[in-house]
Amino acid sequence: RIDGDGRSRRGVLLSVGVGAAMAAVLGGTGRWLQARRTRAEDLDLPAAADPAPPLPRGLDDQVPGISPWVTPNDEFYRVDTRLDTPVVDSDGWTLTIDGDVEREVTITFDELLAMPMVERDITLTCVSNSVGGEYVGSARWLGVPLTDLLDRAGVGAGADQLLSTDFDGMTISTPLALATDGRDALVCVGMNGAPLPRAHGFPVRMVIPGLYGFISATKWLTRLTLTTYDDAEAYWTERDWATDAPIKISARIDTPRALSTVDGGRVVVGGVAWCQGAGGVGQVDVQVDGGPWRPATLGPDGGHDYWRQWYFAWDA
Ligand SMILES: Nc1nc2c(c(=O)[nH]1)N[C@H]1C(S)=C(S)[C@@H](COP(=O)(O)O)O[C@H]1N2
Ligand SMILES: [Mo]
Repeated sequence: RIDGDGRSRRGVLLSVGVGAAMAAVLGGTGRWLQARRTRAEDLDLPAAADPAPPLPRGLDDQVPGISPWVTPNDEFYRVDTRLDTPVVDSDGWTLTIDGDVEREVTITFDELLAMPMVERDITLTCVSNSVGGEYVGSARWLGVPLTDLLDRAGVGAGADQLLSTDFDGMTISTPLALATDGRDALVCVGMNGAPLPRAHGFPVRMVIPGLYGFISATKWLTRLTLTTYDDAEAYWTERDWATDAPIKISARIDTPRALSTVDGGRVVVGGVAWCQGAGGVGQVDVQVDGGPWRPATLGPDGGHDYWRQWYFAWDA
C-alpha cells in the first residue's frame, strides 16, 4: 500500500497479505500457520457418489427482487448463540459417536471424506424467523447420510434423543425417530460446491430437512450422543424450547418490499414458499386487500425439501 505521502508502508503490506502470500513472505512462520490451520478454501471435497439432479433454472432473471433460487453462501442467514466466528481446524477434527451404542466410534475428517457422499438441495430455516423474515435460505449440501454414521456405532434400543455437541460444548437435541425416518439427514462438509464457510460450521455440520435449525443443524459438530430426553437436556431444552419442532408451512413476499410505494399498472409480486415434510409446495395463492385469493405462478420444482419461487402479476 502506498500512503498519501508516497512512501510505501511495508508493515501494512504484510498485514493485508493473508494466507498464501503471507506464507511466501514469512517463510517458516507461514508454513507453521498453514500446518496448523486448514483453510476452508484450500480443501478439495470429494464428488458425491449420489449427486443431486441438476437444478432447473429459477425465476431470478424473470422477477426482479425475488430471493435467489439458490442462496449464495455469503448471503446465507446466520443464527448462533455466539458472536464470533470460531476457527475450527479440519486436521485435528474428530467426530465421536457415543452413548447408547454397541461400540463407540471416533472418525477423523479424512475418514469422513472417504465415506460415500450424497448431495441434496435443502432449505434451512430458523424457528425465530418472523413472517417475511430473513432467517431462511436454500443451498446444495454435500455430506454423509447421518444413518450411515449411526450404523457404524450401532444404535442401542433405549435411545430416543440424538444429542449433538459442537467443538465448544454447545448442544442441540434431535428426536432420533425423526432423524432416522428416511429423510435426508446429513452430516455435511460442503455447501453450494464449496467447503462449509466457517460461519456455517466448518469443517462439519448437520442439516436435517423439515426440522428447525435449533433442533437439527449443529455447526462445528464434534460429537453425536445417543441418549434419552430423560437423561440429557440440550442448550435450548434447558431454556424451555420445544424438543419436537417441525418446520411449518410458510411463504414470504420478497417484492414489492413491505411499506414500499409502487406505480399503478402491472406490479409483479413475488417470493418464496416452503413446505417440508408434506411433499413440498404445490400451490401459492395471493390476496390483494380483501379481494379473492388467486393462484400465483410457481417457479421450478427443486424437490420437497427445497423452497419454491412464485410470482403473481397484479394490475395495481
Ligand atoms: N454450534 C451451533 N450450531 C447451531 C447453532 C448454534 O448456536 N451453535 N444455531 C442453530 C440455529 S438456531 C439455526 S437456525 C441454524 C442456523 O444455521 P446457519 O447459521 O448456518 O444459517 O444453526 C443451528 N446450529
Ligand atoms: Mo434457529
